[in-house]
Amino acid sequence: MSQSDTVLSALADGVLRLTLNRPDKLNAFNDEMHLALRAGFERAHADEHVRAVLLTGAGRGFSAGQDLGDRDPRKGGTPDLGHTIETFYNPLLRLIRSLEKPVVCAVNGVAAGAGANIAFACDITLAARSARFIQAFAKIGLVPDSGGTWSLPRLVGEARAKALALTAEPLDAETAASWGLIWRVVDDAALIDEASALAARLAAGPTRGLGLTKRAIQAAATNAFDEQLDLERDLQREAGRSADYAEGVTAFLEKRKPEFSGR
Ligand code: T3D
Repeated sequence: MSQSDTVLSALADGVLRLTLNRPDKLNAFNDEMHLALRAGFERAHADEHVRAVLLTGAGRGFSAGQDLGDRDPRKGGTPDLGHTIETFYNPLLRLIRSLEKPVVCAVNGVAAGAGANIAFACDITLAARSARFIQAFAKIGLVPDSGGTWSLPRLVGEARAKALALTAEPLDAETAASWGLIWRVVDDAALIDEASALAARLAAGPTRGLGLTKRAIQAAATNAFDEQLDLERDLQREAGRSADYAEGVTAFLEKRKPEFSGR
């Protein structure tokens, strides 16, 4: 399988769809897939035609996290997992969080280990009703990564975060939604259409304003209230200078639908 085959990439109507594509391994991450996914998110950063990203998986799973076939202890040696986190997972998570364009995730099946935490790092995550989320790390003696120890307690509180991480019990999609880990559960057959429609709607939106909104909400995790008010002032100043703000207000006054350019 060539590098590009491990992640299918397609741009249409401003939406860059990235599909993890190692279905026989439940889209577990090998180095090749890491590089291909990173290239996809780097494109999303650099290409002004990309105004939203839709991340999903091929086959019956979203992602089973790290490909454990590449970590077989029976082959000898002790891997430096800090190195692989630094080289592959952390740059990916930083690319997702720092992208000032909406990232929609459609979890089409099981999301385990890093696969689950990548889904939680996206901006709006939908899941198929049959999907489940597993902090599989505890089963193999590892620590949740891909931002899991940061996002889980923030999203569900310390008690649930610890129970999920320490027991590795699967969490069904309905419960994940009711706990606030994801946005919405969708019938399996409707997932990709609903996620695509959402991504298309976001891609037709005021990209600059949406990107600044993402920045502000993420900054709230570490800002004090006064710092956040100052940030809102600064970002509103920037948004107010955008062509999309002018178009939004003009369209309102002219009683028509706005046509946002993303600038
Ligand atoms: O290493 C580092 O760089 C550090 C970073 C670590 C990040 C991590 O993500 S660590 C966590 C790694 N992931 C796991 O521990 C999950 C392992 N997988 C499972 O526990 C189960 O497969 C699932 C619960 C996800 C799904 O179970 P089920 O019963 O639906 O499917 P299955 O039969 O177990 O899997 C189907 C196939 O996918 C199977 O292959 P086969 O037998 O049909 O040829 C299975 O081996 C393969 N597969 C599933 N997960 C992985 C995998 N192959 C390689 N790596 C996997 N993670």
